[in-house]
Amino acid sequence: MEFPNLHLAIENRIATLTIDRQKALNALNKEVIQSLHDAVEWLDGEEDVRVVVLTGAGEKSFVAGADIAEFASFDAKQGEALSVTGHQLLFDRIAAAKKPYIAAINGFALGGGLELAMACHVRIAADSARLGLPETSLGLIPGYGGTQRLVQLVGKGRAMEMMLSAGMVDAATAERYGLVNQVVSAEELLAAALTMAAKFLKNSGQAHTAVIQAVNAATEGAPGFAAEQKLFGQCFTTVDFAEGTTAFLEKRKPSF
Ligand code: DAK
Repeated sequence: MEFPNLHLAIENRIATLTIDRQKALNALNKEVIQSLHDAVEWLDGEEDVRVVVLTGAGEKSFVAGADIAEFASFDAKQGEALSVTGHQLLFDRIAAAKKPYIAAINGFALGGGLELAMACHVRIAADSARLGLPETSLGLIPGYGGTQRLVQLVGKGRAMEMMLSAGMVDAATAERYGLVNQVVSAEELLAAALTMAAKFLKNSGQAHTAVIQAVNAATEGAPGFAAEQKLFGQCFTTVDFAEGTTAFLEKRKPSF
């Protein structure tokens, strides 16, 4: 099977799905989101696949966020609508997949990129990886579940600090926080993800699906997700959003 902007390799019942849009550090535009959705749908129905490893092409970036050039001109309605669609198409879809998804974070995982990794069921990072939710530096809040899933993974205080500062944490800090399960060298990253996948393969796929559903019953769909989508949409009407996104595109620091 082929999907635009993605590479798919399947071996020993493990699928490796690689996002490849390197000119924009694998940033998620509408086409990539749609492609990933199609791939996840297809993989869920593929009996020969039991575990999926999701990674980014190149050495620099897993995914450097949503495509800022694309969303810079959105108004509140488009922002909220796209947040809802993005959730359904990709982020909630991966979280609710029948098979475990392992994010192999090979570099920057920022904004929507970290949200994508957090929608996966486990995460392994290269020691060179840098992770963060920099949305407030653009006058936004995370709009793809980040305000909820980051709190669940690292706790409220650390999540607040990461979002309010818009800063990045290195891989060692991410491991200490519980944001990633394991850190390995960049060269070992895919092998480590495949080793973890092979451990999963020894166990029942039907039970894996049930574990995912049971865990999600407690962690997904809480009222916070809906609140995030609404508040995210409202950010698109603000002066700060215009300044934040314009500053990024003009390659200068924003003035808030
Ligand atoms: N979008 C578009 N292009 C991006 C990008 C992004 N997120 N990140 C990087 N690029 C592009 C750069 O513009 C540059 O393009 P050219 O100038 O070469 O054409 C190229 O990738 C290489 O990037 P840099 O030259 O900046 O590389 P550096 O090594 O200097 O810096 C960096 C790497 C990752 C620190 C830097 O690129 C960076 O700060 N990137 C932006 C990180 C970020 O703020 N990401 C967005 C977070 S906000 C939505 C739902 C959710 C969201 C949005 C909308 N809707 C429902 C509408 C979520 C928003 C986010 O993800």
